[in-house]
Amino acid sequence: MAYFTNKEIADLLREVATAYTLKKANIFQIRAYETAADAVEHLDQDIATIREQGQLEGVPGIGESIASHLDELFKTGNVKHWTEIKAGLPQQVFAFINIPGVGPKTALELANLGAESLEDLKKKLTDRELVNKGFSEKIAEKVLLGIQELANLQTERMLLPYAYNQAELFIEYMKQFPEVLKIDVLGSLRRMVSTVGDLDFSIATNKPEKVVKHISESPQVFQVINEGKFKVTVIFKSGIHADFLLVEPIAYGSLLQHFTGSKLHNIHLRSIAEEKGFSLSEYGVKNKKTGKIVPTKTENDFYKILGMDTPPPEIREDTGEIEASLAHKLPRLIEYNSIKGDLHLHSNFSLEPSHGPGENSIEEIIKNANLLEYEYIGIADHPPGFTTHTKDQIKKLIRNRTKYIEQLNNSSEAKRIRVLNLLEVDILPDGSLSVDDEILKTLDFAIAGVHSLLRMNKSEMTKRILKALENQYVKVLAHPTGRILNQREGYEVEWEKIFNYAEKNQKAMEINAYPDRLDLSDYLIRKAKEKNVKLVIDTDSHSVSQMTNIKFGIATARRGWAEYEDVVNSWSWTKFSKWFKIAV
Ligand code: DGT
Ligand code: CA
Ligand code: CA
Repeated sequence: MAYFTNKEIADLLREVATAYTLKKANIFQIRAYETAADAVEHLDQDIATIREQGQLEGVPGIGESIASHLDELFKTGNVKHWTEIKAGLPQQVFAFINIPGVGPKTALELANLGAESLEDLKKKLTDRELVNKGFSEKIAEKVLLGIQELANLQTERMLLPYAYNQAELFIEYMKQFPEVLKIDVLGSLRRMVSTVGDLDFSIATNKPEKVVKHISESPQVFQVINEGKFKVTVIFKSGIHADFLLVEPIAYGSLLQHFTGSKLHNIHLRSIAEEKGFSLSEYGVKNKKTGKIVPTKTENDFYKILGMDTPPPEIREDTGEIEASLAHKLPRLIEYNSIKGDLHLHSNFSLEPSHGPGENSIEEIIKNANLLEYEYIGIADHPPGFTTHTKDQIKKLIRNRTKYIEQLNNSSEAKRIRVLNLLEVDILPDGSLSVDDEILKTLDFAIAGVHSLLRMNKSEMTKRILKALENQYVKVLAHPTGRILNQREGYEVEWEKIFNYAEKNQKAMEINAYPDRLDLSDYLIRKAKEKNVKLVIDTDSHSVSQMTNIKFGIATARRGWAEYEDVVNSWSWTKFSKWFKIAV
């Protein structure tokens, strides 16, 4: 068995697309690989897990033949067919193709002229060696600029909260300008994907020239790299790329729809439109009989012409939302203001925790929770380390905190908010917990998570987690997959087994909203929901300023089609406490 990340697979698929192009294959073959590469890169779940569930073919954008090649790749580490297609092409071609503005043909020409690597290419272009060998001087200049741009390009996709905050800052700046009638963020950020490639903005205006000038003068903008009357591309000082699309107010809805994507959603939508005698673009809906384009002011108008309800942006991934919109059966997704309590909060209470104490006192957390209009919160500190403390010491420390929380609950100040006495305990390699039952039974309940020895074989990891969930005091599985975005994929688990167990035994799966976690992923949320597993959305905050991250957890839940009934901490205290069997 070989192991590949989504990014590695996307790169491999792009290499095949490039090779096909150079060998003048059929355009549909090339497109199939490009689409598959895009699809894999934008997946919010690792492809290895999807494959293990036998659902590669269910991924929109991956067809039967590519699915079988991917299967071979995972089994053998290699795909014979791909090797054959790439045979005879110098490897550096696949590096050159990443240079903005360089296509497959130019990449091959550069390799054939003797450029051996990006570094070498830069050198040979700068000292004119390639031009002297007959390479176009004009293109050489462009390639050099492209190499520069590639170096500036962020190699990693941004975490959602980072992209979100950068976009908010910019929108605030733009909104002060009177010619900006409307501004929205589009693309993956509007869909609230866990990682974002570049920012896309739409602006409604009657004075595009003025707005373009205002964009280029923004203190956030480092460089304008492309400027047209209705489209501008810039690089922010943070290195982020941003596209701006400008339009008159009358066609704003069409633009919004088009550039929100996803690409796969739009492709499917176009085929529906075709059947109904329409064609779609950012300018509106064109009636093919009359040839007339109807611009739409709002997105609702746009979808309405097609006989559809407007799917929330978070689910526009062509995973069933189009069918649901047509049938007027869209899910009623959990709302952004519906969370009634955050259960995974770390305080600075002197518990001598084994790792990661919080920065704020429980009182400060309560104060902030009041601002967020919560009805209840969970203080889920890590327990004292069991290797550094005796059992009696641990007992005493936890008893102190329990008493303290009891006092708070009885005091008038905390009256509005119920403070739950929780702990985030470690699931040890053998599935036992880092804290004894004797202590756990003094809590309202425990949140359990894997924090060590993450690389374990799949069935061992499944057993480990199941054993932890069997503990009657454990009611929530924290950050279930252990993934850290841009750093590590989650561990491998037989989710089917975990979800079945959770559903039967009233255990909730956490959607941890910590920026680099967003764990469960949207994909697994949907799987959990299908099995009627309950979810809780938590921030895992280590400081009160992080508590507003809850919206990214909600966004991920929405991407997983979660509704009110699925999310236990969107329920009122009465219903919530009943489900968790908390004594009131
Ligand atoms: P990202 O930026 O990689 O996180 O993902 P998106 O979805 O923001 O993709 P982006 O920025 O390339 O394009 C924004 C949206 O525009 C995309 O979701 C679909 C839509 N769109 C409209 N026309 C095109 C097109 O010709 N190509 C692509 N790739 N997207 C298009
Ligand atoms: Ca984008
Ligand atoms: Ca873009």
